[in-house]
Amino acid sequence: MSYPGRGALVVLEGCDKAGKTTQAKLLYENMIKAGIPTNYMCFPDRTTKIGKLIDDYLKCNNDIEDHAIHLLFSANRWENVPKMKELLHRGTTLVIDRYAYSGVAFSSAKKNFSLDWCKQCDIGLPKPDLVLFFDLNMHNAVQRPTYGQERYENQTFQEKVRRNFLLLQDESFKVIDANRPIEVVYEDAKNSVLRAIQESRFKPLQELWV
Ligand code: 2DT
Ligand code: MG
Repeated sequence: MSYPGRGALVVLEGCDKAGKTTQAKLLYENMIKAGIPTNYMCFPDRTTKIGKLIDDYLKCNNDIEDHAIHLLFSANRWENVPKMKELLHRGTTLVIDRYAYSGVAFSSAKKNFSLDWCKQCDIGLPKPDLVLFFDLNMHNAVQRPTYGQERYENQTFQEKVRRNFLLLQDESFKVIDANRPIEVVYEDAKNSVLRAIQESRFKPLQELWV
């Protein structure tokens, strides 16, 4: 099957344990099965040198000053931009588990960090064609396994993060009720992704927050 035009940039966002990774993998696997060229990526990309610093930070093996870690998360996206653009322009749709919205929502939940300051370093990244925001009740999130093992995984912080995500809503944002069964959430997500692929194929890739 040949796919003229570019691939879509699809981002999955949400608080911890909202089911993003499960949904991203389901989307990826089923789109491949359907013959749609697709790649799965995630941020932080813990495989690079910068990613390894971030991984240690999240596991509380190191301490990095709050502004500095924010910039490292952003640098970890920028270092992947050439690869992302190449894939998109070759017609591959990217399903990405977290992106700049997480960068801003998490850092700006810290004391003395404004949304505006946090956005600056991600301005100009490739703009997602679709942002699926998986919205889960905090009560349900804390019940899910392995909650509370990494930095930021506590309820008070996650509630601030959720509010910040909602402040970042733009025209590419779609809120998905993640309290429903996996298959129902998936149907909803899949339909939005297929629509985004159709609609963005012949549109130029845009820049984020410009
Ligand atoms: P995962 O549990 O999805 O691996 O995320 N984070 C993520 C930030 O603080 N800034 C960012 O720019 C990104 C992409 C969210 C690990 C944690 O890292 C946080 C949760
Ligand atoms: Mg996590």
